[in-house]
Amino acid sequence: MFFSLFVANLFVVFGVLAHRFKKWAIITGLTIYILDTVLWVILSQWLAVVVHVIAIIVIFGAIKTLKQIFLHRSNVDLIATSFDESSLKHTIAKHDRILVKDKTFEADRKQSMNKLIESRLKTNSNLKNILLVSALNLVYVIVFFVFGVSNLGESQQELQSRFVPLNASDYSVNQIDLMRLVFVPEGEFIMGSEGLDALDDEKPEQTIFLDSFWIYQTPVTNEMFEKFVDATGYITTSETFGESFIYSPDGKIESLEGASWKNPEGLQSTILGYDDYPVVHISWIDASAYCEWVGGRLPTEAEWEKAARGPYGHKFPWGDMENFGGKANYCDSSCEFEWAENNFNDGFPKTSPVGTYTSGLSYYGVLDMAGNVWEWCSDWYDHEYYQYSPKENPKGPEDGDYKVMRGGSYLSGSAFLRSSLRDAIPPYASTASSGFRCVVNP
Ligand SMILES: [Ca+2]
Ligand SMILES: [Ca+2]
Repeated sequence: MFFSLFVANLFVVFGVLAHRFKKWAIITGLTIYILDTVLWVILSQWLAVVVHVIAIIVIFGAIKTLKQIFLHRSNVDLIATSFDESSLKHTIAKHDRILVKDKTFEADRKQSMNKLIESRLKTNSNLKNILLVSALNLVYVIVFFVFGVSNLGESQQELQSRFVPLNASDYSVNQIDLMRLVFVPEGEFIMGSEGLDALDDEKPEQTIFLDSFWIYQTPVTNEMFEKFVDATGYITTSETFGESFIYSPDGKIESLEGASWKNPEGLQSTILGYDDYPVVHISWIDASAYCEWVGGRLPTEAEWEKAARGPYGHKFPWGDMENFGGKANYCDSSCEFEWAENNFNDGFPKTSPVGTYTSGLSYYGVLDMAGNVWEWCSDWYDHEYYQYSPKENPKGPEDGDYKVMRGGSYLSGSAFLRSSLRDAIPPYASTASSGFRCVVNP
């Protein structure tokens, strides 16, 4: 939609330029439009908007046009305007010098009148064009500001319409925990980021090939994990340690005695009524055990990132929009932490039922990739891994001290929700926001 509006704009601009301005204006205008597009695609949408506004002013010679209108008004009584000959005659009779399009005509009444009428008609049609283009551009800029879209013509709706409703062949169901599985076809995708907000460990941005895989549509829920525990008698690391980690509102991480997947806020708390919420206080060891139980494994870091952002390097599961409202559960105005973002209330101060934010659907139809709970990946973490990682099916370094976590949580500010952002904690550690999903062949 935005791209087509942009092209439409360009045509109208040409229409106006063709009989109005000089070569330099066309060259300047085009250069700015190209710069605008480049910024739009690779850098910041805000910069693009600023450049676009400058382009509007330069291309349409807004200042020049206003000046002309003003001069017309002061020299030729335009209150009488219109093309009413008698009023023009009257006007001309009152002025010895008439300024039309920057040219001064001696007041040879009859001759000037004809020229004036001719020129007024032309100015009027130019004005109409300029108003039309300005209106189009205004719409363009407003839509840009409201939706913050920089997908080069790929709106949220268009992104989703390719996948919703999903084809039956793109879905399957795991028969052990009944989780819905989403298919991610083999092929290349853009991994990592070199954007202005990218951290060092996300660099370099590179093209990675992955074999196809099936991934859970949402994180594993309390209900599912309970079935696993009932079936296997599994005891999680936090239960073994008798504690797990939570964040205090001032951002400090601290141990909470008795906290575990079934007592998320300490021994007095329960998960009763929270069946479809993501299970938390899960260590990498616990998550791996669960995925093994369902016949699968944790996703690799590369698989997780591809499932989250799609093949084209989008910043977030839903595209590049920085407007989070209703697309993810993050640290919003209902969140009690210092870094809460108070411009939106997503309705959940802590975790939310999995799949709540359907408009946060990813390219491949995966949910909850941004926010809600951090998700374990199978890889060990290495800050410099991308500098030597294989270009096909990377599986992480041979060993390390930390395992990768992805996607941010209900505790994260929006900056932590980017799909290429990497985090890591020790494999035996668990927190109030550590959850997971599996990769399983159906
Ligand atoms: Ca929230
Ligand atoms: Ca998540």
